[in-house]
This record gives sequence, C-alpha cells and structure tokens, in this order.
Amino acid sequence: GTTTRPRYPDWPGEYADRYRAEGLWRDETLCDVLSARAAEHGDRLALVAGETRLSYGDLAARVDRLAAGLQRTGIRRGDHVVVQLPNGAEFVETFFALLRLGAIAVLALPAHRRTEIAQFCAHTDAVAYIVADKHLGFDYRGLAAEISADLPRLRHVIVAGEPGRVGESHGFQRLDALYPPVDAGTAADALPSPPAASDVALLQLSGGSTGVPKLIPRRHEDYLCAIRESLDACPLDARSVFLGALPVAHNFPFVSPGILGAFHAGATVVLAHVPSPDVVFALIEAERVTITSAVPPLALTWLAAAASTDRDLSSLEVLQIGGAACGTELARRVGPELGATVQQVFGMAEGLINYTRLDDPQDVLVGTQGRPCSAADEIRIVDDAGSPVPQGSPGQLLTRGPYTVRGYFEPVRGDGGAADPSVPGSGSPADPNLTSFTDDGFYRTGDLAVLRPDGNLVVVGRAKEQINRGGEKISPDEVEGRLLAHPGIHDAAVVAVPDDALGERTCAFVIPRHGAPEPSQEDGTPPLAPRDVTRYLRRDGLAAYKIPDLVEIVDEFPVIGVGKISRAQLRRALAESRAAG
Ligand code: J2J
Repeated sequence: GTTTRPRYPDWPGEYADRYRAEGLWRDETLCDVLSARAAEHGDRLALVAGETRLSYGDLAARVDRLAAGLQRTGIRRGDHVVVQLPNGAEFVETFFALLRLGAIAVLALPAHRRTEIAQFCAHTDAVAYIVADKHLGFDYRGLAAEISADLPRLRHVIVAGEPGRVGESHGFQRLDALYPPVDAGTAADALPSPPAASDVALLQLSGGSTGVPKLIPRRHEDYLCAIRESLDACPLDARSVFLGALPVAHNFPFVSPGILGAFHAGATVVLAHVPSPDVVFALIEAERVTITSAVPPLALTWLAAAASTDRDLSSLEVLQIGGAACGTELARRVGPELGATVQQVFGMAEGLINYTRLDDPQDVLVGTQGRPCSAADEIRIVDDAGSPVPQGSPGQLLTRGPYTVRGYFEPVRGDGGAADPSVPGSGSPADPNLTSFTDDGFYRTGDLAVLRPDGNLVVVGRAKEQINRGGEKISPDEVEGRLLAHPGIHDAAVVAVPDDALGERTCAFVIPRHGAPEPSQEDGTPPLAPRDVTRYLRRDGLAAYKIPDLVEIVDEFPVIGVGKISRAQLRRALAESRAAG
C-alpha cells in the first residue's frame, strides 16, 4: 500500500492513557532504574561475571563512561546497533550504555551466524555491530569482516576483547578503548539528554515462524511494566542472587524477571559464560545463588549432574523452567533432586509472561504453565474461526495487554541481503503485522492452550509453523528457503520429530534435483548425502541450532489425497509418516 505505517507500532492512545492512569506505565526508564539503585545503595554488589565484580555505583559509572565513548564514535539517538555478546559484564554495560544514548540495541544471540546477523543489520540499517572476539570456539571477527563488506551503512564493528589481525585490517574498534579515562571529568555531563519512557529501548527477536526475522520493538515503559509485574509473581528481592545461565539477551533470562528484574530489585546478578553444570554449580556455591532459569533440556542436564556433585547447592531456592514444554515428570523432580521449588514460565518476546506462583498447589506447579503476571493481561482462547471455545477446551491463545506489543518493527523497504523473493520459501508472502495480530490488537501467540477454571494455562500444542527445539525456535520456512537455494535440491520440507531430551528436533526431507551433477570425483561421496546437506547449511551461515538434526533424502513427498496441499499439510503428513516408522 501507499500508506506509511509507523516503524515502531505503538498502542492506540486510549490504551496508553489507561495503562498510564493505572500506573502500569510510568514515567521511568531502564536508565533511571540503574541510576536509582546506584544512588540508593551504590556499594551493594550488582554484577559478578568472570573476574569482574561491580557494585551498583561502579556499574552505573562504567555505563556512563561507555556511553560517552560510544557517543564519541558517532553512535546517536535512534541508531540501531546489533549487539551479539555472550554472558559477561560487557553485555550489561553495552546494553545500558546504548540505552543511555537513546540508541536501540538489536539483541542477537551468540548462536546466530552470518545469515541471521546480516539480516538483522540489513533490516534495521544498523550503524554498528558489537561482538565478542571469540566465544565457544567461534571467531566473531571473521563473521563481522564478511558481513561488513556488504553493508555500507554499518560504520562500526566494535569488539569486546582483541580485534585481532582481521579486525585491525578492517578498522574494528576495541570496546575497552572506548571508555574514557576515569579522570576525564564526569562523563555524564557530556551525554545527551536521557531517553523518554515512551521511547523504543531495544528490538527483541521473535522466535519466528517465517523466512524473515521479526523484530519486536520494546519501549522503556512496557518493558518496565513486564519487569515490575514479573517481580510481583517471582521470588526476587534485594537479597536475591540471580544467576544468568541461558544467554541473557533472550527475553526469558532478561526480563522474566531475569537480570533486568534483579537490577530493578537491587539484587545481585551472576553471569555464567556457559551453562554447563560444572560452571553453574561452582557459581551457585561460591555466590550463594538463590534463583536461576533454564530451558527444559538444560534443567535435565543439571538434575542429572546434581546427583553426583560435591558442590553445595543449598542456597538455590527456585529453578524457573520455560521456553518449551516442561513435562510434569521434570517439574516434579526439581524439588527432591535439587532442593529448589520449580517455577514454570511460559512467555514470549512479544510480551505476555505466565508464571506458576510458588505457593500454588503441587498440581498447578507441575501440571500447568501458570497464569499471566499482570491483572491487565487479556487472554482469549479461540477456534480457527476466531470464536471463543467453551471453557476448558483447547484453542489458539490470543493476548493483549500493557506489555504485549501491537506489531513488529517495519523493516526498511528494499533492504539488501534480506529475503530473496526469487527463492521459494525464503520470503514471507504474508505481512506479519497483518497476520500475527487481530484487528482489535490481540497478538496471535500460535500456541494451543487450555485455560483452566483456576485461571492457569496449559500449553497443549501449536498452531504456528515453528519448531521448538528445547526452547530454541526454528522456522521451517527459513530452513527450507536456504535448502532450496542449493542447486542440487529440488524441494525440501523441514518438520519436527519428537525427542526425549529436546522435546523436538528437526528433520529435513530433501528431494534431489533431477539431473543433478554426478558424484563429486575428489572424495567419492555422492551429492546430497545427508552430511552434504548439513555442511552446506553450516557454510551458508545458518545458526547451528537451525541445522536439521536428521536429513532424509527422498525421491518424492507423499501425495495426500488429490489436488494441491499446503506446506503446513505436507509437513504434518511427513511428520506423521516418520512417526509411523
Ligand atoms: C511451552 N511452550 C513455551 C512453556 C515458551 C519467558 C519464558 C519463555 C520465553 C520464550 C520468553 C513455554 N511451555 N513454558 O520470552 O519471557 C513457547 C511458546 C511461545 C514461544 C515464545 C519469556 N515458554 N514457550 O520462550 O519468544 O510457543 O520466548 O509462544 O523465544 O515459546 O518463544 P520466545
């Protein structure tokens, strides 16, 4: 159409007015929270990460210095900055420093690779990309060098650690070097006026069910609403020690209540650079951690390791589990095996967060995904036609509320490097801002849920085309799109298959192209062995968690009935045929 839509969809005025009148939205920013805690109790321990231990006063001062340094390099209010940092003090300081400037962080995850990062940069016209030098054996400087060549608007690559030889030749900057000397005067004096509560603070990433990433604009006022309402539902106060073990840029360990909730409460945040039991258990013991969060497969790993650990885990009061279905069995084991209370968390980066409450009866704690954290959250369970289902029947979960967004970020038109419409499956024909939200502003979660009479939700399935691999969300459309770009592939369908550890993993059914090149002579392997397919995707720059766990080379897809079938029907038939053996 010709009507220009806002880049950052907002709540209609009547809702904004109401949320403000009810005190759900306040004239407060995430920057204010940090300054307030620093002013109230500057000496209290805010952050432990590796060798770094920062009080609230230290953290606030370092954030101001970094903000001044980032400003000096030319980062300005409203600029988009793709941040891809593993758990560490650098992530926290960078995030708050960008906020202070009014620049908008696009929160990539450490697992993302060239395909995802190039899309985030292109969609947002990012001016800067902030990365670690290396993490878990992956060198982000190489990735930065590859993508920056194609992205003229990306003016800065800033490296936490060593820019290295690649970095030096590309003019990468050192994050460390951006901090002005402490005696350079009060850095805060030189900073621009702080952001407003209604400004967009960051872009979160949607799990995604389409070929292109959907970016979620979160404002200070709505993100803080989610944080405050989450703190009401969770056992996190000033004496708590929250351990961030999952990558903390993800909405779950970020604001549910996560590290931002912990800072809001004036608690201590401890960051684990990896979530392995040895690292996590050592931190729990050393820092007397009281609460942490995990996706189900990680919780299973911790439970298995807890059986034989020498570490003292007695400080741990609560283990939050969410991001994917937490089976009743897993939920039940947390108490006896870890000595902690389980809290189920069913949330989404678009907004709504549900929690079981610690004083809920056992059947609620282990058998439900809890209820919304805010009384202002609106829930609807509807059938495919959009009509409410009878109480207690499963249906699609729709939601609206003071911290559930009304739309996705509208990418710049004609962006390079994004979806290629010539590649089937790589682009989303449907506009997510039309399909993911109802006319009256409800977000279609794509989850199938039952609303119990006691108000708790049970997630029973999924209506969206998305695979949930142990909490990591995969869009079949996206992976199929990448596969179809392979010259030797005629067609591909990516489906979920059940998995004991991960809940689901992915299987790609691949039909080779007729007349595809003959077996490669060098190594004697035929083209399109499953291994070639996964290697191709990895080289193509797709995040590892999106690489199919299983690849089946087939001559054709089963034909169901007569006539044309939808992609969704095809995927369902393939998943069923596989389950049937
Ligand atoms: C079943 N499915 C779940 C659960 C999320 C807190 C916690 C999680 C997320 C998250 C989050 C589930 N049981 N307990 O942002 O703040 C699936 C649903 C949901 C989708 C959202 C938070 N918890 N899910 O996982 O944006 O399908 O957010 O719609 O990554 O994960 O994924 P995401």
